[in-house]
Amino acid sequence: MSDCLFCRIVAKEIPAEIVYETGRTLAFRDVNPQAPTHVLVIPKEHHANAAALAEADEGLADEVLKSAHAVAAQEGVADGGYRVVFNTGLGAGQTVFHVHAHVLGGRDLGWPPG
Ligand code: D5M
Repeated sequence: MSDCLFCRIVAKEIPAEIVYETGRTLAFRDVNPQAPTHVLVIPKEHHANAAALAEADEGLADEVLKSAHAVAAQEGVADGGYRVVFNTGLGAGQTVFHVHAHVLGGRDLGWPPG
């Protein structure tokens, strides 16, 4: 059994509210939402962060990004504006070391981010 939380969600060992799926990606609602829409998009394959994913498999990085934008459209936040965020590394607040895009929308999003 993997000790990676998101690998365990992919394996259906831990429940998640899945909202979108492609052959190589999965999207599910964040357990601690920071906006009315807050979905995490991950590659099913384990990569620690966005940099590692981009280095290992450009095609998969592209599929994650496309899935993130498809989720925004499906959630109805594409027109109002939304944010796709990859926290990368401890200093940026990454807590789960399986790369994930946060898709945030449904409210005004301040800038700069905290
Ligand atoms: O974001 C990690 C995110 O993962 C954080 O927003 C909470 C979320 N999280 C943690 N556990 C779960 C489960 N089990 N389901 C859904 N969402 C979860 P980071 O950028 O690493 O700080």
